Amino acid sequence: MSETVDQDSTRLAAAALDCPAERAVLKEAADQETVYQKKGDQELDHQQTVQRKIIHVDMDAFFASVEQRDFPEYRGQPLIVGGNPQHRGVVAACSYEARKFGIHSAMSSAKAYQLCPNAIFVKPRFEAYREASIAIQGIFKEYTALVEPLSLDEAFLDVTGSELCSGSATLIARDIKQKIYQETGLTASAGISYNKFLAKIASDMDKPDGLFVVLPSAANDLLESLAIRKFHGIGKATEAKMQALGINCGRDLKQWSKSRLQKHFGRMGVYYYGIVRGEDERPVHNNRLRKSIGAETTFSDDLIDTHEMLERLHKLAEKVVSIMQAKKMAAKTITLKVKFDNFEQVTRSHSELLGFQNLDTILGRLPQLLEKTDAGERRVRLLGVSVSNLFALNNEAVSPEQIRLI
Ligand code: DCP
Ligand code: MG
Repeated sequence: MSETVDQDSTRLAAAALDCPAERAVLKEAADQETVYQKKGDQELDHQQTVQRKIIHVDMDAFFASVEQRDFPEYRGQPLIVGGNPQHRGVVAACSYEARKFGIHSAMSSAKAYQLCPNAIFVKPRFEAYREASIAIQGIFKEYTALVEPLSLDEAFLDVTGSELCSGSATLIARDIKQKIYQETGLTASAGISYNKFLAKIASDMDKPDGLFVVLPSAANDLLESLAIRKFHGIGKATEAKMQALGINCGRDLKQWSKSRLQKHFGRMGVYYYGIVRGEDERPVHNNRLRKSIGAETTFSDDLIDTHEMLERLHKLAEKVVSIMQAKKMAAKTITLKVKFDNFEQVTRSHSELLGFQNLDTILGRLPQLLEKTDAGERRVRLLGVSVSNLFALNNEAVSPEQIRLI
């Protein structure tokens, strides 16, 4: 597979690349240049559909539940999986029995011990969690090819158009939960709605062992009464900033115009404006989609001047952007690759939550990324730019009212 992306004399090779070693590199000019795309075995264009049914599945107290499953003596007990309270450990997960004491993930284990001295503290067994994770991801794939895992214990599924369970997303979710329990002995909570944001909120509404549907007609009331910290994507710092501005729940947030939100929160303000209105067009994209697009150059003479490096990076970024735009894709992460004259290689990345598709965003970041390397002090043999966390741009607006979820 090859793809020509510019008119200059340099031949470009593009290869299906899950393994960089398989990359076809055409050596022609003095500088060797490679433009590559990582992709899976199939394009999934059909996700640009007009009716969506999204399920978000999240395991309950995941690490702690695996421990309680494997060690019956932990069942019914406040159990904490994480670091040692005597040292500077933190809580990775805690059972629902431990949560009654106010314990939660990311709290220091010492604090958790203070809150509940009788709690059982255990070290994580990652192999057991990975095994359970592989099992649940396998189950998801029995229901749809469009599965987007977010972490070991959660995933989005797009079941739009599925004929399983008479096409009911809610019945599919119930079926998935049952299957997870049968095969792993663990409970999961599922949220069902017409977009990712609402499905994620929904899976949290009825935990543990929950099943919660947000119908288009109910979304408005739910979002208006939702506390601001429950909005996925609003972290602690933003929550504090919003509270200082008098925004405590969705209803408060909704009073703000798009431009005013943008003024205070930049591009995220536009995102907040949309989500509080139940608008979220992000597609569910599985890992069979293209993983990254990149271009790199090995120089005939090593570079030492950072201005020259930035010029070369500019050209590489143009190539990457032209492919991205041709594929109607956007990316969330930009990565700079620098190989020094002794072949030591470093990468530096930056991510934008909302993604980008334009050249300026990449060019704006490259100087900072380059500064984070020894370029300028050491001789550089190769430079590369790549974008990853790709997603398809979907401009088709969907009317939530058209969608049947149950
Ligand atoms: N995890 C972690 N460190 C954190 C948060 C989570 O190591 N700060 C791990 C342990 C969790 C797992 O990831 O069991 C899943 O995270 P969740 O946020 O989904 O939390 P739980 O599954 O534990 O609980 P919940 O029932 O609220 O989903
Ligand atoms: Mg979980």
